[in-house]
This record gives sequence, C-alpha cells and structure tokens, in this order.
Amino acid sequence: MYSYYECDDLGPANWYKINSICNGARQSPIDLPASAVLRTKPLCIKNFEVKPDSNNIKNDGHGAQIVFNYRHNDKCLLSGGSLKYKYEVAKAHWHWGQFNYAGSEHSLNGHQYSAELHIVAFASKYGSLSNAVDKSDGLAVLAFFYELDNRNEERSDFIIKKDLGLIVKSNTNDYIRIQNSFSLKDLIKYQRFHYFSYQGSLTTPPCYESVTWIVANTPLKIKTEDLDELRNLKDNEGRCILKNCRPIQHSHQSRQITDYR
Ligand code: BO1
Ligand code: ZN
Repeated sequence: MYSYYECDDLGPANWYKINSICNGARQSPIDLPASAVLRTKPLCIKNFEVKPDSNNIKNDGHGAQIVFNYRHNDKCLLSGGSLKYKYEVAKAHWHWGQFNYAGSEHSLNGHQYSAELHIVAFASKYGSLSNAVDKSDGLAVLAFFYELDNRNEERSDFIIKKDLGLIVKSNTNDYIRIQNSFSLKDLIKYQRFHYFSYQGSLTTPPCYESVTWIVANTPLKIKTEDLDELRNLKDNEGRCILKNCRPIQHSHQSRQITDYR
C-alpha cells in the first residue's frame, strides 16, 4: 500500500516504483492556467437536487469517503460540456493539507486553495466504478476548491463536519449510514459554473490515466474548524491524517486544457 504524503519511501515521489503509471504522461493534479482555450458548453447535472436513498461514510485510512446510493430511477448524472458520455455520480472525498493555505491538489494560476472536493463519477457504459476505474474514458471527477473564510456570518459550505465524528478511526471495511442524506446541491451549491477540463489521472495509486477532470473555478467556503476536523481523522496506524494532497505533476508533453463557461 502507498503512504502517504510524507517525504518517506512510500510518499508520492516514490509511487512510480510500485505503479509505473504514476510517472505517466497524463498525471494529475496540474496547475490550471489563467488563460486556456475557451468554449461555451455548460456541464449538465441531472437530479442535482435529488437526495439519494442513503449516503454512507467511512475513513479508509487516507481520508473520508462518501458513497451516494441513488434510487435506480433518479441517479445523479453528469453529461455535456467536455464529456462525451453519461457519468454516474458514485462517491466523494476530500483532499487537504497540514496548513490552512495549502491543501488543494489542483492549483489555479499558481494559487493553491485550502482543500479540494472530488465527486467521482463513472461512465454508465462501464456499469460500475470498479470496472471503469482503469479505462481511458472511464471516470469523470468533478472538483471544487475550498477557500478559507472564518467570518461568522458566512455559513460553511463544508457540510459533513459533524459526520466526521463517526469515522475518526480508520476502518477500511465498514461504512456508516449518515442520518440525513444529501444531494449534490447540498454539497456544491452551484449547478452552473465555469470550469477547466483536461484528460488526467487518479491522484492516488494506482494513478490510472482514466479521468476527465472538471475543475470548477468558483471556490466553496470552509472554516479553520472544518479543516481541523479533517486533520483529526486517523490513518491505519492511528496517526492524524495531516495531509493527503499530491503535488503538481509536470509532464513533458503539453496538455490541452479547456476553459468551459
Ligand atoms: S481521485 O479523485 O483522483 N483523487 C481518485 C483517486 C483514486 C480513486 C478514485 C478517485 N480510486 C478508486 C479505486 C476504486 C474505488 C474508487 C472509489 O476509488 O481504485 O477501487 O472504488 O473510492
Ligand atoms: Zn481525490
């Protein structure tokens, strides 16, 4: 198994020794440039406001994983924009850092945000996340940045703070059912947003080059106390997960990045 972001033998700089694709040509995350090819083609999100039948949560030793269990007839689907196929929303998780000013994986024009939300969707044509995860067009991951805003009157957009209390210890096997399930709208507020899109990879081993990234350029808001709650989650050795963001990946090939609005 990989570990975990510290400068040791199993950190991001050495992941390629176990999965050589972690040194591939379409690795993520990357810095997104202020100017990219512009296209007018909004992303379409179906059943944005539908609450799933249930949401389950677990600490997998690297962070908090949420599962969306939608009823068969009202799955939440991403399509349009940069996507050629329909993608089914399946899971969500977060990346953060040891310090408040740096925890996102992608950066925008060199600017790193405090944290980053990933909503993982798989191409319907592959039938399941596990079947899609290694296909070149298998996944779409919708990413939102969080910026720090501790003003009291601003409600935090980080809505799972109290649920994190249930999963402080890591438990790779068991999911816990969340009391109130939440829609994509509860999580990301905006149904229409400008975003950058490019062909990239999973940001953790096995680093499969299977992801069409959709990175929204409007950040959500998070508070220091929310970030502290994330950092209080424990890994498999019982240590705090202070950081789980992969550094920016440079590739020799030039990457095509498109700015959709
Ligand atoms: S990410 O969004 O690029 N950070 C990312 C990284 C790794 C995965 C997904 C998204 N890995 C896959 C695993 C599957 C698992 C799925 C959901 O995550 O390979 O086995 O079911 O957590
Ligand atoms: Zn992620």
